[in-house]
Amino acid sequence: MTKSCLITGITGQDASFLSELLLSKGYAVHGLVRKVTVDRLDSIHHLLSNTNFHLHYGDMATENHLCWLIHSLLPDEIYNLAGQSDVAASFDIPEYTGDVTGLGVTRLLEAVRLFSPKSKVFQASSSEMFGDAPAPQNEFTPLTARSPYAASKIYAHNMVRCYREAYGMFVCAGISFNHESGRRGLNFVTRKISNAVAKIYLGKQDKLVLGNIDAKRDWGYAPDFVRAMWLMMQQDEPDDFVIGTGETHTVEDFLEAAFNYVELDWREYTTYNSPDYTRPSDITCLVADPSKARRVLGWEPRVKFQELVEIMVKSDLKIEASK
Ligand code: G4F
Repeated sequence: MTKSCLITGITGQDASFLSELLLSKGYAVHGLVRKVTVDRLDSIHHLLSNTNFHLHYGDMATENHLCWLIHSLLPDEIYNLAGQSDVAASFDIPEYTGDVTGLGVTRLLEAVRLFSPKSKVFQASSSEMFGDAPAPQNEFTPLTARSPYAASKIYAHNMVRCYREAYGMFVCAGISFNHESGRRGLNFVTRKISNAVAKIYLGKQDKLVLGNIDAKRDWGYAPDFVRAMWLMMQQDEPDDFVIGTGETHTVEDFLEAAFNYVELDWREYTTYNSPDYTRPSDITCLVADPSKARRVLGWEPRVKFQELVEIMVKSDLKIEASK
């Protein structure tokens, strides 16, 4: 029988890769799209003609519509990838971030509890929740917010546990470390760098301005991460898993690798520590201990740091050269 799923945040990087994966497995894919983002469908444009791919207007900020949609679709699986996911922006719009990234999850879980309690739910939790906890971080690492975004994600993560334990619902969380691709938004540092490298190489940009380049992140490839999300939903029991590569690199390492790809020296083109891109508080070092995902899900990242950088720069060179 054809399985159906609902993916919130359908216009984002992860949703586009997850949709491709689930369509290839024969799912009917329903995506929730906010009215304001319906004109920005670049990442899923290639899926719009697929007869198994359906878009529905909706918003994590309104309960009624979520209830109606879940009641009418009764999806087998629901992947919550919606939310305000820009950590820096969450300092400027903390209330909005809390509303959609935090409370939005409660609205979704209530809608599922009331109208489709057999649906399995995946929540996109974040390594940002670990704050400055000692590395490597795993499922037992204490959660300490260093941004309004992290505080919202921790609230949502706790609600996942509440609904699982109180109502016996299948709700699982993937605590994903940073994951990137050529479809990443330009507001995130990796894509900002890969895009700038392409533009500088092609003579369309002179300078790249960044904030803190000492920060260390565990950067993986987004298609690997959506595979882990799907695997979590195929388990008999719901559980939480850390998803990451287990390697960490500084922003400077990313800069150097990206500029090296086009044989340029990053120091000639980059200024950093700009107050415009420096956060009131930042996380120093994130690195995953993904041993539980490896053991239970049989999950391994296929793409590591150097290949990821090359994929992203190549993608931006192609995009910018064709403009
Ligand atoms: O690329 P970023 O904005 O990613 P960040 O803050 O780690 O968050 C991403 O990963 C989280 C998982 O851990 C997700 F939950 C979250 O939704 C998002 O996907 O910044 C990475 C690092 C930071 O330390 C930041 O201060 O890069 C530093 N940075 C330096 N200059 C910059 C810049 N970040 C951005 N976005 N822009 C800069 O110019």
